[in-house]
Amino acid sequence: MARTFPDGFLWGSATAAAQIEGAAHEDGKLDSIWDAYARVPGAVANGDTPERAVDHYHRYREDVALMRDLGLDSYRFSTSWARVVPDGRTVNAAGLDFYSRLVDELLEAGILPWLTLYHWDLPQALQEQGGWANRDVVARFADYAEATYAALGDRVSHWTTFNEPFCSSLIGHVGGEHAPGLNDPRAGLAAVHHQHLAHGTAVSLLRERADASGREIELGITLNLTNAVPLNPHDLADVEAARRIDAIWNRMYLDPMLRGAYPADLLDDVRGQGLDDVIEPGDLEVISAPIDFLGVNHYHDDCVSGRPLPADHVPSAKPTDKPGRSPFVGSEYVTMPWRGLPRTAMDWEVHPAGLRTLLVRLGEEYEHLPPLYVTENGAAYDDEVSADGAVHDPERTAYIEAHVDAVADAIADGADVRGYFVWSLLDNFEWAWGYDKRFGIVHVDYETMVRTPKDSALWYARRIAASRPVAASASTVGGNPAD
Ligand code: PNW
Repeated sequence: MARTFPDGFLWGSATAAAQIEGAAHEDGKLDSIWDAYARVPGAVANGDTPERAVDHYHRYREDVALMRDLGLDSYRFSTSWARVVPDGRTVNAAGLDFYSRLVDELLEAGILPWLTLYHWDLPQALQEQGGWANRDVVARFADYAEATYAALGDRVSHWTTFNEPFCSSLIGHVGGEHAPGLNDPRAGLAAVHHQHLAHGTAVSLLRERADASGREIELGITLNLTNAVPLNPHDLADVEAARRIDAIWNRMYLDPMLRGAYPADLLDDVRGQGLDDVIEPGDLEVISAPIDFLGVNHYHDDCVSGRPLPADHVPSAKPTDKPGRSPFVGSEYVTMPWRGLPRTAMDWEVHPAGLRTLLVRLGEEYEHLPPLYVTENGAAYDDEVSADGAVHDPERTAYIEAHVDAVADAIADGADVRGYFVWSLLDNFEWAWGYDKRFGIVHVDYETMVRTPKDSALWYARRIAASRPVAASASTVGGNPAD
């Protein structure tokens, strides 16, 4: 029996501007840090770039029609800062107009637009002025948020400030695998704090604007959270390593926002690396502005150890597997061994129970936790279009089904989860992996740009239909939801 979900549970799918839009230099858009970084030899697999991506900029109508056919309640997308404010200071009306047309198309299809302001594509012009390491970026972000809200706030009710600040701060500035590709712990920790500040500043600003015009608005942030699991729970070195990863990956983000303070143990772990230097009086009050929801992105747990990797360790896509490039400031020695679970094409382990644990734990640990949405979850596998024209991806379907079930189990355990967004609607530009890793429930032929819903998309459509109390029996989309 398929598990049931509360009435009003939101079913969606997610994408990000730089990963799908293409049109990287059209209608006034200038380089984002990902356009620039992708041109650095060796930065992105196969020398791939976001220049064309999956051409969503020109095909958004077709893509919205796909979403409608799948029965999505909501679509989580991001606006590109480098399209809206290409030079970091001057608003580009043509850029905003694209998002305005996209939002209209979504509303016409009965799909709730769920907008993210920052999914990693800082204007390169601002990077050249120090980017996230320069406190001035906070004011620039507020201006960008305000311009976007002024253009779309009459039609978009759900606003997310940042997607996964952990990745764009520490993987981008310390691990170096994401733009801007630095290996500079001080810049990384400054980026963390300035993104926090930009988040809090934008939340207060948009709240003020919405209140002034009497609009209902939901404001939040999306974090990528993990369960840091000690390899050997009886080995104190592994337990300590897990505490450190939990501090720098989860609590460094959650605590300032939900408790108004950085965790004391985290401050000790990164002592002397510059975080204290960028915190100014009053910052934590700004950062802890109340939010209406917390988005949780979760793909896998992380098994951690305080000891060197075993000789037979198979390297994975984990940030710690590049020697000398750990993003974990102050805890660079921590390793992430493989516990023998099955893995996806990203080499990320498959362990759906982890999502249930994580969602339940958040409610137990944070007194002022707002409602949760799983804003990303999904899997990359090596898909191919088969002779019958279909894309058979049973592993992805099994992955999504097991995680959807884990969300239902978490709700049954008392977690307040209001929605689930599968990553991703379309195969797309998977950052440093280029077009090598396919996360879509819809296949994209990168030559012809033809979209083909994979079996997992058809399954997801049936699962959504079956979860609707009234539509369940009436729906004819695809028969038995438990297929
Ligand atoms: C997320 N990790 O990135 C992003 O929000 C998406 O844009 C991306 O395409 C998707 O997940 C799949 O990668 C992540 O190291 C990057 O654990 C790195 C990690 C997790 C998520």
